[in-house]
Amino acid sequence: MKYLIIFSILLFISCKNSKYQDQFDPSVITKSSEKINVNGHEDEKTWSQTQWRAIDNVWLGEKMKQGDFNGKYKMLWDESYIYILAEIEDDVLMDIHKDGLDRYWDDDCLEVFIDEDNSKGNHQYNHNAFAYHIALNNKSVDIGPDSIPHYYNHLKSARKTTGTKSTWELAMSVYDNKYIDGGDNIPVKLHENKEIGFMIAYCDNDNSDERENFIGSMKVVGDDKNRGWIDAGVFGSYQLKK
Ligand SMILES: [Ca+2]
Ligand SMILES: [Ca+2]
Ligand SMILES: [Ca+2]
Ligand SMILES: [Ca+2]
Repeated sequence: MKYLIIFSILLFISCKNSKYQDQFDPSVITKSSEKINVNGHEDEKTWSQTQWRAIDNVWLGEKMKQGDFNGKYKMLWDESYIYILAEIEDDVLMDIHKDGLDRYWDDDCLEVFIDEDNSKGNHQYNHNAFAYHIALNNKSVDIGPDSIPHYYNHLKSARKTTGTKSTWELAMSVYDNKYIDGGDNIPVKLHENKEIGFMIAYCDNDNSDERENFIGSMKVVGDDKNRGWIDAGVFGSYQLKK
């Protein structure tokens, strides 16, 4: 009888744990339960209640050595923003191009991809989707419809670095495909059950002319894995939930 009771308790605990793990649906972004202060610190309770996701698909470059790169991220939303907290471990932070619009992908940068209506399809020289390269100075760049890189002020970004670990905290305004460069654009209001296309990546360069690795959150099939800056079809599909 004693063993039966112990067995029942263990069964109850294991069911409870697996139930907890099953509650995390990777296709769902949950709503922030408080106001986020974009300061590069995970100092909000709502972040501590949010699950980490991996940045672990090597899209470009050789197999990485231990300590070269590790990345993970979390996401939340409210009516105005998609929030991203990314924790990046990178052994050498490098920014060698003084002009932020020149070969920005060959400096260390975080890259955030957003397709407002999850329509998928080509976005290379249009605003069907955006691919923001966020530099170490927190400025973000994407290629415009004129096929030239521009700064886009769509993200509030803060980075805090201690040793080799950087925490990036972002609040991203979301614009639809009617966005006009230089125009009077209003970000979309986000709501429950809205679907978006999204992924995140890191360009890692430590000591080379060109970036050494490009590592992303999505598994991209086929030989050409550097598709995100052209094709929103490789983004992940997510739904905003309470
Ligand atoms: Ca914060
Ligand atoms: Ca590195
Ligand atoms: Ca779109
Ligand atoms: Ca680096």
